[in-house]
Amino acid sequence: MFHAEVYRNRRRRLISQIGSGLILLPGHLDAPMNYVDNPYPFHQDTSFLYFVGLDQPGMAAVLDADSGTEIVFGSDPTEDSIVWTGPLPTIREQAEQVGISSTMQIEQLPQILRQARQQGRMIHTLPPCRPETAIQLHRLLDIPIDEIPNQCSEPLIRAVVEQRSIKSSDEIRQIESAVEITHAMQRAAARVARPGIREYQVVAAVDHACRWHGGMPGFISIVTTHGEVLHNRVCTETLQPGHLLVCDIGGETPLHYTGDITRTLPVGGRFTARQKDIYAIVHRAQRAAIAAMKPGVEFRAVHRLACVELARGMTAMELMKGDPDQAVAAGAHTLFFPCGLGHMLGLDVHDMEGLGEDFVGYTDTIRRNPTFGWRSLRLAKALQPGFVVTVEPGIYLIPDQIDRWQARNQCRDFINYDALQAWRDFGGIRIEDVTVVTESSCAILGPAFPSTAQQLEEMILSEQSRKDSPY
Ligand SMILES: [Mn+2]
Repeated sequence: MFHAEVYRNRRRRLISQIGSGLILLPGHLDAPMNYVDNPYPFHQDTSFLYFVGLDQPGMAAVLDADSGTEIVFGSDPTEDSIVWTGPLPTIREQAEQVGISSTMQIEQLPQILRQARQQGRMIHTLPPCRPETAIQLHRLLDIPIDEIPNQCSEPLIRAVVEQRSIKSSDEIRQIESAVEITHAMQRAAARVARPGIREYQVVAAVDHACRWHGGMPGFISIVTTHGEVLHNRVCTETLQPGHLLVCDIGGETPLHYTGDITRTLPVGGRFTARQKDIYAIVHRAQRAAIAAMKPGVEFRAVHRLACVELARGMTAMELMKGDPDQAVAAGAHTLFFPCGLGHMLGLDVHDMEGLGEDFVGYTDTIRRNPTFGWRSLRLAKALQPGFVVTVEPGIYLIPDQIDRWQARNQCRDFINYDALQAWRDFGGIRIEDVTVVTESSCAILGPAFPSTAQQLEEMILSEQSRKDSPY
């Protein structure tokens, strides 16, 4: 964890922004996979982690915004539990590490909250992402489960999002280290992705590299020869020469900051001419987007700029036609790029999305555009120094979409449907990096890493000719 002072400052700022009432931050419980003693790997609630820093199941914190009192609730190890877990610190010892001096057993939490409610005090909570937490809030606050989303505190959501959106230098170092783990995962993919190998074997190499470097996957790895399926999690295909393999993967550090990087590898080590052409368009769009990012620039404008770059390239390939600006205004690009350009990243791969995507990416005046493609844009508002954002344009040839659009004659002034027929089986290409907005511009986080088609070919060649131990 970070130094106690880091967590103390975060809580102090939160308390002063909320002003009055109690702030209730429940941590996650262990989530059973099939029975209680066989839980999923524990992952703490990330807002609890951000403000309280403790990474054990079954805890909660109450911050009193009127008096400034902070209490951590948890369970001390018992004679019986130590048999299974070995010696663990007491709740008091844990709380001291994050600068909190008051502790209580978790069983006392209902009583504390009941008292507060009897006194008519406001209890601020965040929207729970897990049903176990929703049930807990229902019991603690006597709110019907279905009502919980409406009863959450908007001032608290806004204050948490505001604070978590700006990454400190400590956090940026963490994300850089997550990016380095993720680079190792990408190199492992490049090393094993040969004809005859199954997609799940690439996943195995990627996961191995992640854990070898002390990380854990930050999300389910997307390793697929069907890159046109944006979040394809089926990975049973056998790699064939000429396949494109999309690897959208990320490792998280022991403090749970995650990476999220995509590379699209040519199986067999060489891109075909048409793959190279499309690759170059996506790469150009990504670099143009990153070059345009700086404080004050709205990310929806960066998204639009990337879309125009993609449309320009597709027009040069004669798969689209007409003026690229007008094509984007008409939404024609969404046939090939039906999603958003990127999202915030931090303790969550889509950072803070559990608190509500619109609170994170939009404002009272910058509203979500509900049209296809645009509605998947997770971040639209103006960039600020300290924002950490992924930039991930792609070109996806989705046969189902092509057929539906063509049947409707959709955007026929901008799409060359006849030429597209020869591209139905192309698949997809995505390139994704993690960037940080600085005082005056934007930079890709982490050490330099292959990103052009030629650099990827060189990386595959060098990884696959290595004779030393894998990592
Ligand atoms: Mn991403």
